[in-house]
Order: sequence, then C-alpha cells, then structure tokens
Amino acid sequence: MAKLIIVSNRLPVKLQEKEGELLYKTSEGGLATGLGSIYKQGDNLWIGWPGMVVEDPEKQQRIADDIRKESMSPVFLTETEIKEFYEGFSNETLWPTFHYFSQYAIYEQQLWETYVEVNQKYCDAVVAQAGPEDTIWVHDYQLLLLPSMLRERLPNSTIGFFQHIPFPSYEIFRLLPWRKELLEGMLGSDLVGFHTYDDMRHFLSSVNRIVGYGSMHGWINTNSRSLLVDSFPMGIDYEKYSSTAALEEVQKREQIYRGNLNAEKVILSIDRLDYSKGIAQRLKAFELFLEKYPQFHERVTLLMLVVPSRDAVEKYKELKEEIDELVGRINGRYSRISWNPIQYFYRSYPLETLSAFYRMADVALVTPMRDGMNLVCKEYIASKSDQKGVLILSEMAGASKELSDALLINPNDINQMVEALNTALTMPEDQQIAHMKNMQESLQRYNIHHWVSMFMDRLSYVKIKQLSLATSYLDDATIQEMNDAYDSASSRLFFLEYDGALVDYRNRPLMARPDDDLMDLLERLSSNKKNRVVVVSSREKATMQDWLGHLNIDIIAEHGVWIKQRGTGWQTMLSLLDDWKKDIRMILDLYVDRTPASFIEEKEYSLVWHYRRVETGLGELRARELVNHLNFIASNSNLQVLDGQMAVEIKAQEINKGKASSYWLSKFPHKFVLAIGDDWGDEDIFKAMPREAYTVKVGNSYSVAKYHVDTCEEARQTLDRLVQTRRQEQSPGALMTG
Ligand code: GDG
Repeated sequence: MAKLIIVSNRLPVKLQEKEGELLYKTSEGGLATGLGSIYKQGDNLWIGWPGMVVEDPEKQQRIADDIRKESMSPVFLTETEIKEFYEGFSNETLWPTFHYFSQYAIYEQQLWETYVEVNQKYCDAVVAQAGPEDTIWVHDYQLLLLPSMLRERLPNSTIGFFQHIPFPSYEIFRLLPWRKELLEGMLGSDLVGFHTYDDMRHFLSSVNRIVGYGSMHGWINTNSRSLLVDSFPMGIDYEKYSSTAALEEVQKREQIYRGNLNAEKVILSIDRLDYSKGIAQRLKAFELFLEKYPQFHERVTLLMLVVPSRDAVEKYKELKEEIDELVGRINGRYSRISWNPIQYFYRSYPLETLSAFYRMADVALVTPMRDGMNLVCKEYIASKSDQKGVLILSEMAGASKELSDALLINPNDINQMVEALNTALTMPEDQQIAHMKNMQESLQRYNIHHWVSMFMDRLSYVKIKQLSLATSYLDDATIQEMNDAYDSASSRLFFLEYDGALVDYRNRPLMARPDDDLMDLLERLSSNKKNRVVVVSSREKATMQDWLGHLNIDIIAEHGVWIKQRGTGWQTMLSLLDDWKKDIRMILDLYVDRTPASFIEEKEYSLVWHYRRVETGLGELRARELVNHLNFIASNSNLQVLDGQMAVEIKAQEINKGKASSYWLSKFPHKFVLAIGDDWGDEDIFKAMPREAYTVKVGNSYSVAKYHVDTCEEARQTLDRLVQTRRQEQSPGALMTG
C-alpha cells in the first residue's frame, strides 16, 4: 500500500546516551509538535536526523531498529556536517536571510557545499525507502534542494514541500549567492506550501525574477512540468491542548504556580532562544511599561520561558547574554522582597507544566520580529478553558493573518507594545471572552488535521491536473514509430515553427538568425524529394527571405499573410486592409513611452509590442493592461490580439498560421505529416493538422499537440534522426560505391 514519507532535518525524537544506554526523548519545536499526530498512521514513515552524532555502524543499526518501531528512519550526520550544514548554512545563512536579518547572514562556499552534500544524503535515504506510489513530504529550509534531487531519481513520484519559516521578499532573497540553485531545488516539488499568502507571493516573485518562470494563479510552468504554489496556515492539535488544560492535575499545578508567583496578573512569554522572536525588544517594552504604569508594580509578573536552542551559534550566545543582562537590570531596578517583575527560566518544560502556564496567563505576549506562523499563541488560545485572557500578537507572525481578534502590534513600536499591555491588563472580562471565543472557534476548525488534509488533498489535485494538462513526452519508442512512418511514406509534409521551436528566443528578434547547424538540417531535410518543408513564422517576409529564402523550402510569414512556395516568389492570398494600423500604433507608442526598454515591431499586416527586455514584473503588468485595452478595441473590429511570449501582437483576424498550413494540406499529397511549434499561436497549426499527423510542442504547457519535447535542441535532434536514418534514400550512390 502507498505510504506517506515525511522528511525533515530532525526526527521528532532526541537521542541521548547515558551510561552506555540509549534514551529516546520526544523533541520540542513547531514541526515536531504539529506532525506528531499523523506520522504513526499506517505504514507512514518519518526520515531525519535523530539528534546525536553516532559513528559506530553497529550502534547506528541498533538505533535504526529501535526507532523503526516508532515509524522513524534515521539519517546519521557527522560532527562536521552538523557544524557546516545545520549550524552553518541552515542557521547562519538561510535562517537570518529568511527572517529579514540578512545583516547576520554569512556566505561561505564551504558551508554551501556541505549543504548540497547533506541534502544528497537525505535524498539517498529517501530513495532507499520510497516505493513508486509513495508520497514524499519534505519539510523546511534545511532541505530546499531535496525536492529536485528526488525528482531526478524518482521522476514520477509525488513530492510536496512545506516551508515553516517565512519566505522573504525578492530584495532580501536575491542577496544569497546560491539563490538560483535554492529555487531550482524547491521547484522539483509538485506542490510548494507556505504559511501565508505573503510568503507565497514573495516566492513566486523570486522564481519569476531569478529563474525566469512566470505564474498564473499559483501555477508555475517550468517547461518540463507544472507545479502549484499555495498557502496553508498551519494549525495545532487543538484537542490535545484543550484537553490537557482541562486535566485536574494541570489545574492543581496552575494554582500552585499562581500562589508561588504572588502576582494578581501574569503575562506569559514562551519562545525558543532566537533573535527573530523579539525577546530583547519585549523585555525593553516591559521595562518601559513598568516605568509608565507604576500602578502595576507588585501586581503583574512577566513569566518568561526561553527554550535553549542553537546555543553553539555565536549570535545565539550573544542574544542569551543580552537577555540575561536585561532581566538582571529590570529585576534589579523594580524587585521587592515579595515580588519579582520577571520570572525568567532558560529551560524546557513538560507539556503539563506548559499547559498550566497557559491556563494561568492573563496575557500572552507573543511579539516576534518575524515568524513563519508561531504556534505558541495558538496553543495559548486552545488552553483557555474559561475563555478569559488576552493575546498580544506581533503582526510579523504568520498567525496574525488568522487571529485578528488578538491585540495586534508592530514589534518595532515599543510604545504600542506598552499601550497594548495596559489595554490587555485592563480589558473587561466580557470583551476577553468575546475575542477568545472567536479565536477558539477558528483554531478548532483550522486545526493540524485540517492542515494536513488540505495539503494532501491539494497535492493529489496537482497530480490529477498535471495529467490532464500533459502532452506525452516524445520518447524513444514514439520516435522509432515516427521513423518507421516516415520511412514508408511516399510524400511528407513538415510544418516547422521558426522562433521557439527551431531557434531559441533572443533579446532582440533580429538576433535569432539561423545558425549553420540549422541551415544544414533544413538543407538535408529538404533535399529529399519526398519531403516538403514549410517553415512557419510570424516574422516579416523580408527577414524570412533574407535568412531562408535561398533554401529549397516553403515559407509562411507574418502568420500566413505571405506565403512562398519553393522555387517561386512571395504571394499573398489575402487582400487585406491595413488602415487600422495607424490608430493602434498610437496606442502602442503610448505603452513604449510608459515602459522603458519595450519596442514596437511593425509588420505589413500586424503590429507587435515587445517587452522581453523590460524590468521583470513591469513588462507583464503593462502587457496585461495592453491586452485588455486592445481586446476592448478588437471586439468591435476584425482584429485579433495575441498574448505571446514576451510580446503582444495585433493582427487581422482572418490571418492565422493554421489557415495558411491548411493550404499546403489541401494542395500537396502527404502520407506523413510532422508539425513542431511552441507557443499560443502555434496551437492553430496543431488544430489544422490531420488526425494521424505527429504534432510536437516545444515545452510542456497545455497544448493540443500530441507530444512534447523540452527544448529547441531536442526538436532539432528529432528532425536530425529522421534525416539520418533515411540517408540511404538520399544518396544511393554512396551505398553502391561503399
Ligand atoms: C517553526 C517556525 C512555525 C516551547 N517551549 C516548550 C515547548 N515548546 C513548543 C511550543 C510550540 C513549539 O515549541 C514552538 O513553536 P513555534 O511555532 O513557536 O516556533 P519554531 O519552533 O521556531 O517553529 C514557526 C513552526 O515552525 C511551525 O510551522 O510556527 O514560525 O519558526 O509547539 O509548545 N514544548 C514543551 N516544553 C517547552 O518548554 N513541551
């Protein structure tokens, strides 16, 4: 039966060795907490690092056997890998960059290389366990390269990727020296998920600007596949937190702690030690609050838990020192014999204790500078059995997008934080309950099970959609079949689109001149008497004449306005008016004025506005505007607007490449037909072809063509193979003398 394989840097277990005995302790952290409830179902498996360096192969095997019973499989990392891959590239390069602390980021080639190697190690571990039907769900920023590594080894597998931390804006992401490789790594997925819409749009914008793939409603087309990017705000195991909070033992603990704290009101703060969590800023705000509102002295205590994390990394050591100093300073200034304004603990606690703290807290102060989601604030809400309590939440946390009933603050605005504390501590109970109720209802519905099923449903949907969009890849078997059909045919017709199918797109249209190899290929193809080769283009006839006019081929130029049969001159079969051009030209000129680096190409019966060299994003924006504008005008005339590759073209409606191609089909015998095209306009050619024709699209976006190849190079190779296998036909003399 198909299974789900979860892959993350860390397994949800922490391995320790005490006096020769191996101990397995459940690990903290949002991801571990979040997925804890699903990976043990059925044959599901979680692959990751068990949290301890183990070099002895025998011991490694023992660990693998032990945790297999818990549906886990280990990836063992060496001391150096932990240092360079985990502490180094993941936590000192990616983490600060993705949390908008790029001034803390280090860029070291050695760390990057280890990051690549370790991602490869995870890939090997997954490939060793994965069956062809399995779904692989990769998690987080430590494994950004894994989806494309897996795609290479398991091309047909279902791969989802979820990023738990923010995805920064393009302006920040572009600072990374390995930005392109990282994005390409993620693009191996079928579905890429983020917590928020903002993360998603930042990712799409980086993909567009750095890798060059645009997107439509979250779909990215990479030329070889389509994948979806979407947002999935992660929920918590609501039931677990609300039922733990209702336990008698937890209620007893709450009473004991409250008595010990000796404070009327408790403000709670819980985080992993991290500069992104805004712990120092929060302390400063609390200090100012005590200064500004002395009436709360001896009445309010800030209970601050900081869970030790990454303390081998320099920046975290510095942060720990800063927090220690601030707490010392504030307590030194305001403490009384019977009251401490801050109770600070640098350690982690069992769930029941945490739950008692959540119950006890009158206010939860969750003020990260940046946070992908933040689960602590959600757990606080779920633990509030009596619905009393106030959440102060940073608008920089992903959770703020859902929890609009919280007091939302900007963590950089210390005065706003101070006022929010006062508002929270003085909020009437009925208001607290109203807000809490709304938030509880929402979190109950959008819980962790909902999150998992949303992600998995979407992943299945992507797979189905991919199949319905796909044209089959032109594989060796089909090429062989095509060769045989070619071989036995007494007459053959070829429709070959020039730009994008025979020749790659270039910045300037005139730079895409045919190269020697292409000339040679066309000559060889057309020298066979049974072949009739038609090169199809939207280009002007003068250019086509200049470039290909001397060959023994037929040409369709300007979408079919002009045609040239071999051995004859150019002719147009349409008596078209071009008096519309003057008015449209004026509109296009306006767009050139507004869009630096765009330009107009004027053909005899059409006009094209090119935006290939325009700043990414701006060109697309203007093109949308222009298409709308022109469509409005075209609806009352017989003009047609083509939204093409980095160009918008407007032409008379009755002209299209399909109609022109039909002329050849009606006039010349054809026992074998091959049509190759690449873009929107070429669909007309495919549609005009007889059923038995071979129709091939370059690129893998939706098409009526039967087959696709990925590049112009492959299209040329396909033609080359036809000519090569048939060489004997063309030069029988060579055979006789040979
Ligand atoms: C990343 C993203 C995103 C904390 N102290 C103790 C303890 N915890 C548990 C909490 C909570 C988890 O740790 C912390 O989760 P967060 O979401 O706040 O933060 P990260 O670990 O940084 O997680 C984050 C998350 O991934 C999920 O996508 O929300 O933005 O940075 O569950 O309860 N648990 C126990 N004792 C403690 O002392 N048992």
